Amino acid sequence: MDRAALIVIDVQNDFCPGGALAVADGDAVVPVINRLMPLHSLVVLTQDWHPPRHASFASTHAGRRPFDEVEMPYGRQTLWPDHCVPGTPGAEFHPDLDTTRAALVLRKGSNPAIDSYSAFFENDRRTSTGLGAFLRARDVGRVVLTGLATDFCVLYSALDAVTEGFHVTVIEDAVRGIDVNGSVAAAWTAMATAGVTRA
Ligand code: VGL
Ligand code: ZN
Repeated sequence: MDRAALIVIDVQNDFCPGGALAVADGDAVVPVINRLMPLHSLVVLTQDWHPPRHASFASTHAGRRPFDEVEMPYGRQTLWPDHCVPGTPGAEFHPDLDTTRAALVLRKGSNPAIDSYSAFFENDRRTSTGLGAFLRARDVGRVVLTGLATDFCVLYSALDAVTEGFHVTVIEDAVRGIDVNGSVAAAWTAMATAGVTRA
């Protein structure tokens, strides 16, 4: 169980400059991630993948705006602009991302009623994506996390990877954050507390 897997979170057009939920400088991670790929024998890419009128979209909730918070049956949920809708250009990978080495492309967030920040568990914290089992079946003991966004999908994936028993490293140069009310700094603190290595 000492193999390392490179996990690339949501490097999609909607999270890059010009996208619906653009992360500042989000596209800067692309060349860094492309250079890391040949150094890892297992590469997993994720895509945020929401049907129209997804529960995490502010537009689905009358009178709500992006970045409002609402109570969902599974807990608090931040509302977002419509993003990563299958069939739209925003859902596609950034055109310069090397996708050829991926053993698995994992799509998450397709349940209309539940968001999924983490690559391992949906936001109800119960429904598994199967990624933990996939990695264990391939003798992975360590995951190297990259992608977008530091303070949401990378953060939740890193914390869940620790819970799933993996050693976790987040590559600072290969992630960028959304940063709502200091959420990037809070994310680094939470990851450090959980035992995540920042490299
Ligand atoms: C993400 C907010 C909503 C992310 C996805 O990839 O970090 N953030 N959906
Ligand atoms: Zn999303």
